[in-house]
Amino acid sequence: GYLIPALNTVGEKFEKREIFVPEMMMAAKAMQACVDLARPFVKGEDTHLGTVVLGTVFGDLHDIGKNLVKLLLETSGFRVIDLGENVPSLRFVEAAKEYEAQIVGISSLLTTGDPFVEETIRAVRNSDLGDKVKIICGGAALTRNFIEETCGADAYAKDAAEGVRKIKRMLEK
Ligand code: B1M
Repeated sequence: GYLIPALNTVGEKFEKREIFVPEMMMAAKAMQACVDLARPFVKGEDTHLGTVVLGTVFGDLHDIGKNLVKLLLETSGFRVIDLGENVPSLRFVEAAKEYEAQIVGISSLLTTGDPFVEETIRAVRNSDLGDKVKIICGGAALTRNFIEETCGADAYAKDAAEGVRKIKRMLEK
């Protein structure tokens, strides 16, 4: 309710050239520190609902949204394999096979990341995982139309909570 709007203000000020990358980095560190403080208070579930391989797309270093998705998934009872940021497409494929994941989750914040999102989805589909693994994507640069219609992923999520809901629904089917 407070932290994400604050980061949006930071983004707007950056766009207007009122602040620059160092201030954006300070804001990101403050956000991560707040999330770390909140973590022990988020109630976890012991169930093992499935394994999600999660990462930020190649070329993109933004990880706050991905980390929120990870936190909510873990506290909802999922095992999360966090590949970090700037993840090449084949790394998603290798990790999904290695950890026998049911879900691949891709986060993307930069519009320049769109071709890499598309490439990652194609790499998963063209591998022997095919459509056995479900793919969900989120992040400010993406839209439902681009993800589900153009790229052929299974789901787009506008925020972390919707991501968890959609993953649960996909695994029920
Ligand atoms: Co950057 N940055 N940044 N940045 N940054 C944006 C994204 C930008 C919109 C700012 C702006 O100009 N208004 C802009 C992108 C413009 C565009 O592409 N159209 C931008 C830019 C330009 C850049 C650089 C190119 C700046 C430069 O160097 N000149 C550079 C790129 C570096 C790179 O990645 N290669 C850069 C760098 C950085 C920092 C490193 C300084 C820092 C990131 C630090 C970090 O992440 N550890 C940073 C920050 C902090 C931002 C803003 C201010 C905040 C991003 C953020 O964390 N938001 C951002 C402006 C903004 O977003 N308003 C901006 C909060 C976070 C919770 O939201 O990640 O969208 P988000 O996640 C949401 C949903 O999208 C969703 O759930 C979350 C909420 O619940 N979601 C998923 C996300 N992933 C999901 C995955 C799912 C499901 C849901 O399933 C798998």
